[in-house]
Amino acid sequence: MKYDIIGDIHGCFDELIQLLQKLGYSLDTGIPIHPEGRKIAFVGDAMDRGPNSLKTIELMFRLQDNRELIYSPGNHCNKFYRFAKGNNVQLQHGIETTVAELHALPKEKQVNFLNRYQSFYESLPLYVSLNNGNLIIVHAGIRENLIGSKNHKKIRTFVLYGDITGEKLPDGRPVRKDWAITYRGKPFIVYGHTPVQEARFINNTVNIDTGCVFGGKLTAIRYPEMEVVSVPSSLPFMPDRFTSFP
Ligand SMILES: [Mn+2]
Repeated sequence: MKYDIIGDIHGCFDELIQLLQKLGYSLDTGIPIHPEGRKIAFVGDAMDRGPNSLKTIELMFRLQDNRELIYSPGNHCNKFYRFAKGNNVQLQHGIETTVAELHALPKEKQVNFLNRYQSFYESLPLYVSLNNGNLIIVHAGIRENLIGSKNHKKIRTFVLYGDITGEKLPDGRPVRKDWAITYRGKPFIVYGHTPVQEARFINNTVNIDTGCVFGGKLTAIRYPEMEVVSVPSSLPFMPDRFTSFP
């Protein structure tokens, strides 16, 4: 099977549609269909910060209803799940935009959306393994020894938040280690989570979060061709939100 794997969308629905069209998908039926039978897949964080989180999540719902969803959950997906369950989460770091969109709906629609979201999230795997384990799609990455591991808790933290040390940067964001630089595994790993200005290939991994919501671009990687396809963001460029690796 051939895949087009899409990076962190964060509510940039218009850019998502442009990217799907550039990749050759037709959207006439409400779900993306490719004439050559290619499948779309996502590294997660469909929502938060950007202008159209609900529309983006609703596309994921439709894909799931059609048994076409390939989606690895991110930290923003997890936080919104906790919100949907009624947990007391802090409405900051992006979720406040999604909640504002939600609260603009009639009450009954809000309840339906939150219920649907819970079943959506609960059916997601922690990461997606395709092509006999040769391709892994995972939000923040995964260490080789965690692939297939039974340590659910360790996997969960790593795939949602990355290789965090527990330390914080002066602005409050967690310190993330560059796990990909020491990756020596056989599976090709497609991930996102840490915005970079260009898709970053290193050691059989690629980071395709090119920071669309921070004014970068929305990026897909075509697998197995390894071709990178992007569309520019319509939002203002915020250079300090991007990580540059040595
Ligand atoms: Mn993330």
